[in-house]
Amino acid sequence: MKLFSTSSRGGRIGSIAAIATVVALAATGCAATNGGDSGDGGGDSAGTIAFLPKQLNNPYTDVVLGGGEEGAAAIGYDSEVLGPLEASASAQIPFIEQATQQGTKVIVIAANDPDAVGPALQTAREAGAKIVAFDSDTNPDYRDIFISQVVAKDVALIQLEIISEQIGGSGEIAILSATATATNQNEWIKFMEEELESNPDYADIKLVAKVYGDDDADKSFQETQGLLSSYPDLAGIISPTTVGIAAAAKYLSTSDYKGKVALTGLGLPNEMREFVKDGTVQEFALWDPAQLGYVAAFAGKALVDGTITGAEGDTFDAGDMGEITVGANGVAIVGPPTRFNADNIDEYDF
Ligand code: RAM
Repeated sequence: MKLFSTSSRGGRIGSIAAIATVVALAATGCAATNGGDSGDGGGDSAGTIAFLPKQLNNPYTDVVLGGGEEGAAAIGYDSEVLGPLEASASAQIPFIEQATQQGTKVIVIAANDPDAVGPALQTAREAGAKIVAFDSDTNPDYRDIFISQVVAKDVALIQLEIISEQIGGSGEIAILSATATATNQNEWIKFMEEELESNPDYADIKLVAKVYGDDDADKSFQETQGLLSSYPDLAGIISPTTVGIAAAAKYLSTSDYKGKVALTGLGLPNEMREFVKDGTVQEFALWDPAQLGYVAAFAGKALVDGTITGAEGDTFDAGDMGEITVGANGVAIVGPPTRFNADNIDEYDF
C-alpha cells in the first residue's frame, strides 16, 4: 500500500496525536511514553520503542515520529519520544543512557554524529536493546540496521538535477547544510561533489561554498544572507535539509534575489508551499517522512523477535509498507524521492 498521499492513510490521525506529544516535550527537552506501560512493558504491551531523533524542535522530526508511533502501535509496542532540542553531536548521549536504564527494548535513533553516540549505544546493546538507526546513520558498528528513506546517492542526484535545470546547467552554486557532523548530510554532499566532478553534464557548474545552518532556522537564515553577499555571482543554492531550505526560502522571498537565485533541496511541502506559490522556489524534493518512522518500528520488532539480525538479504514485514529487504551493510531502503512543484504541491499534506 502506498502511504504517500494524505488521503491514503487513516493513520495520519495518529500522526497528529504524536505531534502534540512532541510539541509538549519540546518545552522540556525530555521524554514521555505513549501507550501506558514503560520499560519492558507490562499488560498487553510487547515493550517500548524509544525514538531518539536528531532534535525535537524540527517539523520534519514531528512527521517522522508520527509514523513511528503509528508503527509501534500497529505492532503492540509502546512508544517513547526523547531527545535534545539542538542537533549537536553529544546531546543525544544522556537520552540513550536514559532509555538504557529504563530497559527499553528498541532504540530508534537518527544520529547527529556517527561516532559520538557509539559508546552509549554499545552499553544499550549490552543491556539487551536492539538499535535501529534511521534518517541519519550511526557508524554501522553501533547499530543492528539502518532504515534509509531513499538510496543516498539518489538523494544527491535528484537535487543536482533540479538545480542544473533551474540554472541552465551553468553557474556557481552553494550548499546550505544542517550540522557539520550529520551522517546523512555529509553522505549526500559527498555524492553531490563526486557527481559534479565526474558528470560532464555538470562541467559548467561550480560548487563555491558549503555552509552549515545547524538545522536552526535563524542560523540557516543568516548563512543564506552570508552566501549571497559573499558570492555575488551565485546562481543557485541546494539545501538538503528541511530546516535550511525553509529558512533560505524565507530570506530569498523578501530579497532582491527572489526569482534570480535558484533554491532547491529537501523540504516539507507544507513549509514550502507559500514559497512555491510566490515564485521563490520552483521545485524541490523529499519523501514521506512518516514512512521512515513507521518502517523503523517494524524493523525493531523483527530484531527483538529474532526474525532478522540486520544481515544482507534479511526480510521483514513492515505492515502497510509491505515486505522490506535488508541490503548491503545492514541498510534497508524505504522508497524513492519525489519532486514537488506548483503542479503537485497541493496534493501533499506533511
Ligand atoms: C532535516 C534533517 C533531517 C533530514 C531532513 C531532510 O530536517 O537534517 O535529518 O533528513 O532535513
